[in-house]
Parts: sequence; structure tokens; C-alpha cells
Amino acid sequence: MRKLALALPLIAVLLLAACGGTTTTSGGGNSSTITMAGSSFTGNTSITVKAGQAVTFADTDGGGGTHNLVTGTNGQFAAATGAPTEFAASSGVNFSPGDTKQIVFPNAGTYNITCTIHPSMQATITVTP
Ligand SMILES: [Cu+2]
Repeated sequence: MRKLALALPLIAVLLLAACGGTTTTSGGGNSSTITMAGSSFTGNTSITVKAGQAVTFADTDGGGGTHNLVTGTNGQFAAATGAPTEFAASSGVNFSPGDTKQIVFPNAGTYNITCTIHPSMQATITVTP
């Protein structure tokens, strides 16, 4: 009984660590990750995935920032046929510092992504069939 009482908190810590591990995809080698800092994209801004694959948006560089990503250019929303449902509305996808979100792109096409808060933030996601 005494051993079990010690083991339970340990298991809880291990589970938390495992969950945290999924957010450590920022930076470098991952070609399907878009990284953001306080007011800009910081890595690849032109990436290619296959239809049905997820793009990871990691707002973690330097602690991240507040962003509102939409389809469009120069901070202006433009509806994009075939874009993920998350990007279907002008309200877009909100990021708070430290957020990492995976968004599946189900349809082939070329999608421009911009930030309504920082119009200079622009990325292009190409989805191949
Ligand atoms: Cu932004």
C-alpha cells in the first residue's frame, strides 16, 4: 500500500511529461511546421504537404505571441475554397503565446496564410493531391 501511494504521483508526472512532448516540434527540420514568435513567422513560410496531412503551427519561438491566422494576404481575410474548416471564417485561428495547433489540410491547392494582427506575416501552404 505504501509503495502504491508513492507510485501514483510518479505515474501522473510521467503522463504529463508525455503530453508535453507533443509540443516540442518547433524549429528546424520539420518541414510541415510553421513557427511564430512575437510578431512574425520565424521559419519556413513556404511549405508543402499532401492532402489530408496536418500542418503544425507552433507559436513558441521566444515565448510566442498573439496571432490571428486567416487565409488571405497582407492581413486581409480572403475565403479560400478547399481550405481547412478552421480557416473558413474571417475570425480565423487564434494563437496565444506558447500555443501549438495542428491543422489538417484536406484538399489540394495553394493556400495563402496571413495574420490579421501582423499583416507582414505571410506564408504559403501548398497541398498536393
Ligand atoms: Cu501575428
